[in-house]
Amino acid sequence: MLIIGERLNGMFKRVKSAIEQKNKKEIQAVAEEEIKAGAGMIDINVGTAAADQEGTMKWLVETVQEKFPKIPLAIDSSKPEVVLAGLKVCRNPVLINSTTAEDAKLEKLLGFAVEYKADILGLTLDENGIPSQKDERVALAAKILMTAMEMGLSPSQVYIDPVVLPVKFGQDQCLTMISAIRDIKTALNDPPPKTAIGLSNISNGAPKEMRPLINRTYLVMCLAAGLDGAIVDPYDTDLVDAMITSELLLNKQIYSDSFLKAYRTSH
Ligand code: THG
Repeated sequence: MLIIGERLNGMFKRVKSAIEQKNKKEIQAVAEEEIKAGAGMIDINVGTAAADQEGTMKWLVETVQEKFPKIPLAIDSSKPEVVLAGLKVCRNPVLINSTTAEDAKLEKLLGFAVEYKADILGLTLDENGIPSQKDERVALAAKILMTAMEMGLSPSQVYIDPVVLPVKFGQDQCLTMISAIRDIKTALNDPPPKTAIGLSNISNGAPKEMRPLINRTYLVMCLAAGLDGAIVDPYDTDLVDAMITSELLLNKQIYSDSFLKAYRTSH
């Protein structure tokens, strides 16, 4: 599974103050820690800290790729102009995070993906919000994939995020999202698109000490349904261990008595 590190986000104090002080070393240290912990992609989100979101995104992308010229970057913003500011300077492999299934936004961001040879993540929501039914989520995934293919992207460049909602506020949705992942991987297209989620959303609002348990249990369930990637806290070693063990049990990694170590050595 692709681990997309979530720590380079302006909502964290450490990143927020590094942005304010234009402290490149600190930003590069966060990226380095995420990569060492197993991240195969770094999510970059300016958060709400900066007044100049476009300038901040540009600076963050330049700062990370200066030290890590090969690590794939996920440019994370709901604002197309902030995404574009990141894409313009990004030379690393890149994922647009994200578009929705709304017509105008979808066309605009798919246009960016074509122009900048980027992968793109589509959220299964549109002007009516996030559907509560599995079939409606899958229909929005189909719309995103079909439009992407019409514009010349391959299914392997498209990630679908079925939008994880907190268990505390909509318990029935946990299974709905898992069913959506399974359908998207098996009933949409061959080859299928990829799937990815923002995992920590599942435990939003739950007591702090319970969140890691909820996160890693849900990750294991999603992996069994075919999940390809997740935006997670890679510093959570129990979470990464659970992910590696899932890959073993799903027959994606050859068994050895030291399978955790073997995975970490090879990634
Ligand atoms: N899907 C996609 N992209 C996303 C999300 C998603 N990007 C943003 C978000 N969701 C994923 N990133 C994070 C980053 C950090 C945290 C959660 C999700 C997190 N927040 C702490 C909390 O909620 O308690 C607050 C941290 C702090 O303020 O110190 O851990 O779903 N495609």
